[in-house]
Amino acid sequence: MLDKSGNDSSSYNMDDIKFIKEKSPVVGQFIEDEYERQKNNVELIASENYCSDAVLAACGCCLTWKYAEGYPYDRKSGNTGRYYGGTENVDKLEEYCCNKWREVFNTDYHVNVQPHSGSQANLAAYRALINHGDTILAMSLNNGGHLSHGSSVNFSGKLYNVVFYDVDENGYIDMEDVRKKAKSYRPNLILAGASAYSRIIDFEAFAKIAKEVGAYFMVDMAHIAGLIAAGAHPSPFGLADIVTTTTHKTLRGPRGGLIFGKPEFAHKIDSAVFPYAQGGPLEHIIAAKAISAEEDCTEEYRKYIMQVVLNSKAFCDEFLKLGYKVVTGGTDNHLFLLDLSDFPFSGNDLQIRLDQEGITVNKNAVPGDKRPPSEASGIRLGTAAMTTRGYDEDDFRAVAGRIDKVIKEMTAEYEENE
Ligand code: DSN
Repeated sequence: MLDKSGNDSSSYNMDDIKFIKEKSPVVGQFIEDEYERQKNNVELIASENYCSDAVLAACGCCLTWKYAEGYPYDRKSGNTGRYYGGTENVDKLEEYCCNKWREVFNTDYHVNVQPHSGSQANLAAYRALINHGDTILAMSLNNGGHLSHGSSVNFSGKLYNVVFYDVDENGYIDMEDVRKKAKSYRPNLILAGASAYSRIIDFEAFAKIAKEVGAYFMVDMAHIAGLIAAGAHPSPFGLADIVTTTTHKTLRGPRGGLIFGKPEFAHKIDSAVFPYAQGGPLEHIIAAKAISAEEDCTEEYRKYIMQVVLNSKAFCDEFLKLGYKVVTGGTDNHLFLLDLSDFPFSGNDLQIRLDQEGITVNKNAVPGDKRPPSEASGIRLGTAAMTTRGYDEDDFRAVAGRIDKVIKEMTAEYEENE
């Protein structure tokens, strides 16, 4: 695991890279360069994190050799439901992984651990609940939603009729608008979840509205799943019909997805993942998911998440103290959006300049953004990755100072050139 100065306490990464370099100098060099970048940079991309060495090792283990289309269980016969022989070990692994994830979220929901990503989990979740052409009410990408929540360039916007609810003038989800649009558009599915929203999402209020209009209620908790697991954000379990997530963000696992559903949707969820959306599951990733689920059940992980949230507040407060605008004026979770609408340069310009300074962020649209998404008027800042590397509140205040210095330099340069 990397510490805050970029020292690696395990020999795993270096030995692994050395071995790859011996076999493929070209690819090995790409990996080594990226490892160095990740070690030396301050990583503030809110969706990224550093997983444990055990998770990393499982991603590269012999399970990558195994095909196992199907499921470890067949509801009718009670036997294995795989289409290949030799699955006795991965069957046990996958069942164990499902049980562990139920433990993480303290739920009796059905769980499918096969989705390769969050987008594929969402593809399967929609398939399980609604038909093509049905209406989804969701948060738009511009306001902090996700590409797979109905963006016109994504499968979700092409296969479904998507209506978006708004945020209010302060950037908070406008629950009155959710109710109004739910009543007038009568969606088949209401979706809560975001990739750039810094406030608590009121799942109870969403569930109530869904019930009022007879819609299914789905939550994509990808960003805040770790906070939910640790009790730092209200849980959607018991309220939502289906809950999807990725495993690599605040959950600190391998790249991948999960789908949870009320028991009555178990069969529909499973057949929407395989054979509808995917073929063979990635059993090496399922092993890594199981290890991260074990890690996420520990007290150490709970403390880590509490520190992520404390760090986010301290980081955000420092920007507010320095006079910056933050969407919604603060944060309740692991991220926030710095609003650069009043600056002469875009989020993209700042992202590029911060890259040169060894600080990694991503440009992000802010509500009502006048710039195109490729430029954007904000940057998204998250604390999950650097908290894994041991950063505390003072470290994040210092990073805010570094970013402030860069912004001031850029502003002066733009003024000089006018
Ligand atoms: N693209 C991811 C993010 O950065 O939030 C979500 O999938």
